Amino acid sequence: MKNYITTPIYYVNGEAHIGHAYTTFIADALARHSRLLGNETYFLTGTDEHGQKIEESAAKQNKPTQQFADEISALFRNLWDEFDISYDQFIRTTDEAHKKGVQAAFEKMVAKGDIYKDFYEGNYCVSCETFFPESQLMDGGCCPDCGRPTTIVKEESYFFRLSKYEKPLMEYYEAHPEFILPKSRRNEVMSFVRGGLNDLSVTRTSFSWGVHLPASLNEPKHVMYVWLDALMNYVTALGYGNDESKMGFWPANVQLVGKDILRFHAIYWPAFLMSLDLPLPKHIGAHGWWTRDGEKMSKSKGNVVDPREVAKHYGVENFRYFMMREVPFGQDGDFSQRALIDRMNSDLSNDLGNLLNRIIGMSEKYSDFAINSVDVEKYHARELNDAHAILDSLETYLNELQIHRYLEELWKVFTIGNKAIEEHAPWTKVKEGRTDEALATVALVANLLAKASVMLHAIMPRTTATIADALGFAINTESYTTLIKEKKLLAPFTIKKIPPLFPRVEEPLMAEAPKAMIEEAPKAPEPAKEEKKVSTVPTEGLITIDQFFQTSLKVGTILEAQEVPKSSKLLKLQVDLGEESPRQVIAGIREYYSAESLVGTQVCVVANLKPAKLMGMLSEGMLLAAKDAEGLCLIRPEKPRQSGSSIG
Ligand code: ME8
Repeated sequence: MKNYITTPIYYVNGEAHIGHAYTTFIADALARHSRLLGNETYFLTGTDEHGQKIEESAAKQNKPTQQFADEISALFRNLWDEFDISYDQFIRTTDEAHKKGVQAAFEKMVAKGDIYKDFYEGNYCVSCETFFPESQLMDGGCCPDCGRPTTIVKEESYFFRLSKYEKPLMEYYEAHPEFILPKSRRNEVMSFVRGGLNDLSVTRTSFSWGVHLPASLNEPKHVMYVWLDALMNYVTALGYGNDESKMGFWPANVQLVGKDILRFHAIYWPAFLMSLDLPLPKHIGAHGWWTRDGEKMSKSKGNVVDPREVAKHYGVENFRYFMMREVPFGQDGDFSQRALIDRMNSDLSNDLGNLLNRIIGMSEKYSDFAINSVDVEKYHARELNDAHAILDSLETYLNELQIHRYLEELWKVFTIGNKAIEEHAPWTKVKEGRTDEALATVALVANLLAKASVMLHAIMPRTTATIADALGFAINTESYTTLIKEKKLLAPFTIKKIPPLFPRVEEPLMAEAPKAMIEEAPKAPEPAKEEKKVSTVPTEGLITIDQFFQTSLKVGTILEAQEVPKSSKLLKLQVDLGEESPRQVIAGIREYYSAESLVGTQVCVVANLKPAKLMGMLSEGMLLAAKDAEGLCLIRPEKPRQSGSSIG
């Protein structure tokens, strides 16, 4: 069987974070398991490098766009290599073959009558590379997805007849209830389509960093809309529009995406494929969103979890296990060191690691490390049957992308092993001279560990390879067949005495996300009301307008920002308040904002506070911020104002 698995291609406007790592880990696990089963497997990942957002990010760094894309794309690829991600191809949308493939697809859509030329005017969010109808915009014309301001774009554009595919899409969703996973997300997509699909603008003339239209159209001004370009990667990687060499892998079995980009993959992408007369993927799997310590991660808050850091401190495979076990696929999850440590200590160290240590210890004492399965069926048929029943049920969970459930069930095999040791207490049997029975229990556990390791291999490839090596076998399609499919037992072997694989972790190993020092913004008092309406403002503690103006509030521009050494909370800022020299402000906001994200931005400053010393440093002002359960955000002028402008 051919099995094609894809991740989204990641934007090269920033480095990888744990959201990217999560999708990639799942895809890698699916690909590894598929290979273990003996399927012909092709696993694709890569980078999405075109569009205005990338062009602007490169310009900000004063770099040629291609060089900028090369650098960030390499960071992704290196990270996946460090993490042992078993991709078969790493595609880049700046690859010549990809560009040719996209042009071929465009030509085919034109020939099909699915593309026409018109004008587009709308609110465009550069960050999301998406147009939004007026009705969906938030206050102030901001993007409903990321909250950034949108801009009005009017330009000549080619359109894709998405509206034509409304009915075929609905019919497809109806006929293929397993197309969108988890199934709970299917309704969301269906009601969106039911609400009506507008034709999609698929070219731009306002920037040039993109795939050009096919020469046959003679439209040098136009470049492709980045989502058309990006989505096509899934087939251009297989040679679409070029040599078609690997098109046998199409349709994909599983295309993994985050829930935020499900619409593109469950609506636009299938419509494009229908236009190209290509079959649709079997499953689009949409995973949830990761937060950190309960808060949304963002660069501006400075609380993005760096996957490399986590892997460095906790080990990449423990990290992989945690992410896939902790959160039901499709639901949002929270990353915290505590949760990771708890999983490592309880599941990996207590359940799995201990089991291995115990049989190494017992076989050393009772049989000079020799393990023989000869009597396992005789004394432990029940345990073996129970374990086989669990192992047989596992693949369904994987096919439905319920990886957390897969692992939860798999862990029951270790529970059977640990229980068998407690119940049969081999040490007592040895004392009673029933050594055969004692050794049968040890061999039972060795077999359970071996079988479970085969099924855990896709999630923790290196660790399970080490366990298998200690148990005298190698994990591959052959051992999968004998140990899992044919339910055979291990041939006699000598167990290797290896050091414990999962030492317990007591304290967090990475620097914790610091807590903010500014707890709450000073509250502006309600203005006195003249109408008849009775004020509901508490009468105690009110101040007059004059008292309010005793506080000098000013707009400041942050010129410099640095982390304060030895403090996890503080940032040292140089803030221009329109005075002769900038003020130094020490602010407890490092948990929420990285130093570099603040430079050049504006803030509101309490300008007439008595200077104070924090960690020995002078602080000459205080920033206004608001905090709630979602975290802290700085209060900023809606539009840029001159430094020093007074607020009130
Ligand atoms: O969207 N938790 O690229 P991207 C979980 N180039 N997943 C997260 C996440 C989080 N906090 N933040 C982001 C793109 N992701 C396009 C894709 S495919 C033809 C084009 C996930 O780099 C997000 O949901 O912004 C998405 O699946 C992936 O990271 C890529 O995001």
